Amino acid sequence: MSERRSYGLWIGGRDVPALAGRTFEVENPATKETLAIVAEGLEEDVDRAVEAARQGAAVWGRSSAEDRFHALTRLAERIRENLEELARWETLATGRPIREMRAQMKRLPDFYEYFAAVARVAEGSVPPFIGPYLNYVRHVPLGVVGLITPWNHPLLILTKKLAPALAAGNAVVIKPSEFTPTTTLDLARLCQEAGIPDGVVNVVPGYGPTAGKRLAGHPDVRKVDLTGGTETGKVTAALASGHLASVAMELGGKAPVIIFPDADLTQAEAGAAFASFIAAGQTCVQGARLILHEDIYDRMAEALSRRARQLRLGDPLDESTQMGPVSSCRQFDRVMGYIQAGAQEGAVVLAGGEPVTTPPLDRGYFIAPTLFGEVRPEMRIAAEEIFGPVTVLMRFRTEEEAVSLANASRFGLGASVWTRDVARAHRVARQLEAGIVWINDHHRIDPAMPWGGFKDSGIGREVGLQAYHAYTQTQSIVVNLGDEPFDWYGGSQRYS
Ligand code: TXE
Repeated sequence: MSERRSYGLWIGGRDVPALAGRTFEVENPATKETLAIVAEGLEEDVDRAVEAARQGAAVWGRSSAEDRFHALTRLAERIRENLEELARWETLATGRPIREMRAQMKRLPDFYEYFAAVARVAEGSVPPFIGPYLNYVRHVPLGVVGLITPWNHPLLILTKKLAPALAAGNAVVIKPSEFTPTTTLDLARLCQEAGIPDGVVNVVPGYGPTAGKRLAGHPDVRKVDLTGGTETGKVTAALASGHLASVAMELGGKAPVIIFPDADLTQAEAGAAFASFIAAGQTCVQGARLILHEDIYDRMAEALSRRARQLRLGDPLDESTQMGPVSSCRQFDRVMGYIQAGAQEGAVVLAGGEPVTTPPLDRGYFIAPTLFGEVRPEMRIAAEEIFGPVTVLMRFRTEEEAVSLANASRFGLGASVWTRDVARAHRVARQLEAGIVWINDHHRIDPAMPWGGFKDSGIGREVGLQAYHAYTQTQSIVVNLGDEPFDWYGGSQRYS
């Protein structure tokens, strides 16, 4: 490995060492080589960052909507100019193919531009008020907010939180995943170059139980917005509510992909493969449960197995690579554990089911894309989030059965329905317990689309106008328009 970078914390617009002087290594999951040495923030570093953010919030929170519009628009531009470099480093740290990361990086400016526009056009309201009063309602920033992000889509997930938070006038302290902190630190620098004042965007890389926990529990943090595992979400939300901070939690998923026999089966097959294996299955809306009508089960199982076997695994920086390794040793062990559990529970391995041992891929955490057939809902591989290139196939007979299989999960984030029957598509979509349902597609996202889950998949929504408003609090200002004197203790009757 020729390049190895080193990073400090990013506090108050400066790259600074951690107070205790500790560092940690970021590994390339395709080769297990060290990519970067990064300062490890501890509790006292979070405290420093929150203090810097308090000062940043005082400036940014008072800035005009027009200034925020221009700064976020410039940030979108800076990202476009640095797209290739950001994509390359996301690929190096996550192991995801460069083709995927380029496509994902290209979407980031859309989010900053959308929320720049929202900041520019957002209006307050004037609700009716009984009596000679004018009540106008302003949406004011929360102040300092904590963003805790994972390793699977480091910049996209950060952007879904950062763009509305900044547009609404908040200052942020970001605790990126310990596996993938580098591009978040790069983005913080781009924020500075875009003219966002120092102190508005702060980054404290470090671990969950130290830096993450302190950020969630810090009394000056007014909102905690986290994407991660369901257990982490529960612990973090409890910490935040200890000081009445609001929360947004985007957590685990086990998305069903329901395919009816009247679907365009060529498209459904391509869509199911895309849903299952993009990001090596490490996405919260991965098509993890393919629910197939019995008439097409065998045909689909065969076609998807063929596709899984044909996926090109390789060096993630190679343009022709279609799937990289899973993101870390921990993830590798977890996914392999589930694969073993599936086989023990009696599911049939249709494709994959083992690590890739052909050199040079044996150097990294590569797992062959895996499909399990004859899966029952109570099996662990059907019920729990695996978060890897593993998908299970189940069969149904009736529409009711398809819906009930899809809903038989503690999660409720994404789902897709594949059919040409318009009425059925909507009828099924409305019955699904999921925050996002695609019809004849999967994985699509837009900055205007509220994104988040039902049940154990979380609380609150990212992006969309809803997310912007959730980064504000209302202030009612009530003006007395009357000229009638009022003295309650002098005998005035009017009270309301
Ligand atoms: O996530 P964690 P992990 C799911 C997926 C995956 C599992 C575990 O099933 O296999 O979670 O992944 C920070 N207080 N998802 O362990 O730990 C942590 O440092 C405060 C789904 O990598 O939840 C990181 O910054 N923060 C998911 C962030 O939380 C804490 C994406 C997420 O890490 C903390 C990732 C604590 N006590 C994993 N503990 C999705 N919804 O897309 C950890 N963190």
